[in-house]
Amino acid sequence: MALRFAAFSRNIAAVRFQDGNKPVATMKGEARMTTKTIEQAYRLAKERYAALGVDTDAALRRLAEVPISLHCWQGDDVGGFENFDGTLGGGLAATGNYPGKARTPDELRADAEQAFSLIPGPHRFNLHAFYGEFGGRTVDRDQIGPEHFRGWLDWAKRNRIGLDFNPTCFSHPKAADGFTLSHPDRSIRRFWIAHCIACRRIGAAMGRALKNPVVTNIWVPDGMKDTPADRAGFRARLEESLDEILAAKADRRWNLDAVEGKLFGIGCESMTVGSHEFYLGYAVKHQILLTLDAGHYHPTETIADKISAVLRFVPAILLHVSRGVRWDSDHVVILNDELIAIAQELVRGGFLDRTHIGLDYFDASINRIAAWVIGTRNMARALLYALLEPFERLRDLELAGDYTGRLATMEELKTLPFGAVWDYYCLTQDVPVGDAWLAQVRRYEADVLSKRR
Ligand code: RNT
Ligand code: ZN
Repeated sequence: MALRFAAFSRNIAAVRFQDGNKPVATMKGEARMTTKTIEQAYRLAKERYAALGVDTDAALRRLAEVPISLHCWQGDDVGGFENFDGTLGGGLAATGNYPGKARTPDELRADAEQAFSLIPGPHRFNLHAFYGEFGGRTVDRDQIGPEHFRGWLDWAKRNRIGLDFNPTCFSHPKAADGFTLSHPDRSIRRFWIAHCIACRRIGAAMGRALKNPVVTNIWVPDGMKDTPADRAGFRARLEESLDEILAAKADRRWNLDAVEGKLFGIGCESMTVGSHEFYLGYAVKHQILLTLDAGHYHPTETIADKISAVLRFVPAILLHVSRGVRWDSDHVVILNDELIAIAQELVRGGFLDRTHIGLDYFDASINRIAAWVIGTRNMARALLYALLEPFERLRDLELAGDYTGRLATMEELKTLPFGAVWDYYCLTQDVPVGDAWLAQVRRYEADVLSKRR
């Protein structure tokens, strides 16, 4: 059998699967799984989970309903498409110089479509304001409108995906000294307030057009390198600016406001004006979304633990799933304990419906499409892992005070045939199984990315 498939698959990446014997997950020169073997493995896995009272089919159905928002900025190292020089600032840093990054909206869209085709489940796309299409003109941030996002909107409609949005309060001369909404200069504050209002309206316009609400997430870099004298003053100004922004009308049905805090950034080590406490208070007071970015806390603090706490008091959350290595370095998301813990909290607490899952990382040292695919597939994988837990059983053990049983069960779960369920999910979602997606990315790199000079 193996021989037959080897011949078959020499140059095949991910073959579709009408025929049960066709290879579906093959790398160059290798013969691997067929639809049949994936289905067989799934059937065995299903039995194994059923013995624990877990319905794998139901888990897969649920997973297929959870969208993950891909962040546009992984595609071009947080560059944007503005016509004036805005070196990446605000403590954000994309390191690496892997060739082939997207230089135009069309290239970014094509790259994102590549990624979508390799990731199972429903997708969204998360835009930043400076990714508008300005037709070579200089349109300053306080002047942008829905017209600059028509290309994105049409594309989203064609691809049947939702959009999300962010004001861009960095990479701009008026943010060069590190302050925006909390700036001591009223005219600078006014500029950024106008920008954020414009963004909420763009969010609402896009949401209405897609009949799918857009989350508009405000993050500002404002902070101090060295010990501030008047923390309170900066925070008072930030609050005042946010109040002005929220006071502007933007249809609440189609635009959902979110605010994102942070512990520190490069260049603002001593104070971030919009800290976690600040925005937690603000979001609770105004009943808007709170954004939790996995890289924005003390190194041993995880956002997983915060989810059930903050959701007592805010209507919904936005996650920026990220991976900090020693600092908020925004490495590609991997399937580690932290990611699984986040997914477990969402599933165990029944919070999926109140959570908007977005990713936030940017690695310029590897193929950028692969970075999207790896991180997003991992997010989905973590959700599946969590959906396959016998939660009631674990809770009952806990309530009975049987922590021995709880720990023993949790550990045994780790080696259940989870991979077989994941493969089957990819198969049914019509995306490559296993690492077959990589061959497609490599081909796209050879055909498209390598020609961008
Ligand atoms: C910065 C925040 C913010 C940005 C994006 C580009 O620390 O995480 O979300 O990464 O807006
Ligand atoms: Zn973030």
